[in-house]
Amino acid sequence: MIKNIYVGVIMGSDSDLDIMSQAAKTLDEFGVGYEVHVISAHRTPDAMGEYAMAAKDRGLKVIIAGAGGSAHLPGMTASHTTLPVIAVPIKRENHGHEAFWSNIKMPPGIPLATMPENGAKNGALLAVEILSLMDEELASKYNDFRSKQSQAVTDVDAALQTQGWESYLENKEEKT
Ligand code: RP5
Repeated sequence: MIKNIYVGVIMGSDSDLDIMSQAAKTLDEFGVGYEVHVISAHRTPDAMGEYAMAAKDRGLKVIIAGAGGSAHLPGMTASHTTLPVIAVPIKRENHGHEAFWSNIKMPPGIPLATMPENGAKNGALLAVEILSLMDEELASKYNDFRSKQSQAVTDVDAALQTQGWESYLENKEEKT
């Protein structure tokens, strides 16, 4: 079965792929069709503009854009399209918080949904939430995901109450 491609997962460099692949994996879990591209705001500015301007006509509904350093890709992509754009600021150990600050400092008029640093999974989940507005089956899968996640926390608390925190911690450390 050929899936419709609804999400564009783009990043400024293949060095971002280890983080951005988490968005792809999450979209796979929900069965959402996506494409993955390396497009640089600085090194391929024309390609970035062309991609963003064509995205809506090509059928994309959401773009998830990851970049590190000065991280212009998410914001400039948002400037070239009226699709929702989700930013994933890429943070490395030798980086400061410049990508995050760059992404949250958008001027009024050009919205950009900025995730936590390296928050590619949340970026994909937000894309799923947006797509769920027009897809009941996807909405149901997403609700299941949220319910299971809540149940896991409830189960943890029940075990914590039964075992007491010291035994719980010992058991947890033995498992890891
Ligand atoms: C940004 O510069 C990219 O998004 C990447 O996070 C960073 C470094 O790129 P490379 O030098 O690893 O290609 O534009």
